[in-house]
Amino acid sequence: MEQELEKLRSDAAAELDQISSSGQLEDFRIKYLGRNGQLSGLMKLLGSVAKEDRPRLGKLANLVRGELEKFFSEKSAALLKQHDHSEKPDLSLPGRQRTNGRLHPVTQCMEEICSIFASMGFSIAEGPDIELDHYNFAALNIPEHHPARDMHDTFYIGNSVLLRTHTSPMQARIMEKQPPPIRVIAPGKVYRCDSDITHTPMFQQVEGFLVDRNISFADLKGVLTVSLQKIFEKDLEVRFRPSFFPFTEPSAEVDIACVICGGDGCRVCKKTGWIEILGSGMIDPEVFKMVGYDSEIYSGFAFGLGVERIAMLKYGIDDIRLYYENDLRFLSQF
Ligand code: 2U9
Repeated sequence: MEQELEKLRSDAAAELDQISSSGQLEDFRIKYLGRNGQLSGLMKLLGSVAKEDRPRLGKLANLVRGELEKFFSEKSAALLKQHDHSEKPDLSLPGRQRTNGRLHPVTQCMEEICSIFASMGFSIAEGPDIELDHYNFAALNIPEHHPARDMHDTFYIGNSVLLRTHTSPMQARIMEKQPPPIRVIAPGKVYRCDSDITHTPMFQQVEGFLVDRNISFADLKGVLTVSLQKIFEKDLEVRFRPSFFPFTEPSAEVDIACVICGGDGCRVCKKTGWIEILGSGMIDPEVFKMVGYDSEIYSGFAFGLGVERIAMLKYGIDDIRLYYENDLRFLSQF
């Protein structure tokens, strides 16, 4: 027994020298000092040795235990110190990259569009996202049973309160307050109950209008042609197609020569060579009447464009939902 205790002590000391991690040290503790470890195993045998040898062997066993415990705690402290050392900064490592925040691509596009109209003398007016039924519809000559009022398109909040479906209510609010001449754009978020690869329930618009004496359809064509050429940064061909909006008469949809294929025909322009880009028209005399303008003296034009659609064409994006999934791999490209 005495020899076995000595052997255990020298084995443990040799093993301890090889230990280099806290996991190995824990294995060591279990093997030698654990409840079912080698030392406990030997101590259990004490009961079966000769009575006169028992005190001496018991004392020796306790001595060995004390020594192993000392080994264990010294090694544990040494490992901790080593670990602390490795936590010190390694000055030879390359620095961490700082990622810069940036504006959302739709916001960038919106800011560009606004500054183009601002450079043409338009001022910028932002209105509330939550609107009264009156300004969103009635003031814009959209009668009660017009399909645009359909619950499918409009998020109603209350009886006569809704999320604006376009930014045009702002124009009606402005006209109520000030006489012509007026040259204003209304940028902002609008809401429609619709969602697929070309629609999101929230999207952003810039709508604008200009009212003065002697404003004609030629002014509309000139301002919109130049604005679109500036937005797309090239001398685009532009065409005006007759259309209908309740708040403008006559109305026109505006197409640009496809920015993807240059007019030859591709998937984006559905082989037509043209892309519809905005809606416009001469402000309907009924709208003037509701805000107290004399349509015999004043005339004006208005237009509206969807910012995501323009951003999709400018940046070659084919699914509008990408803009609102908050995937940094997508957003950080802009
Ligand atoms: C007033 C009178 C008229 C604004 C206009 C459009 C035509 C139009 C759409 C284009 C794409 C909205 O984002 S979109 O879905 N807009 O087609 N908007 S005329 O007309 C007005 C505005 C205010 C007082």
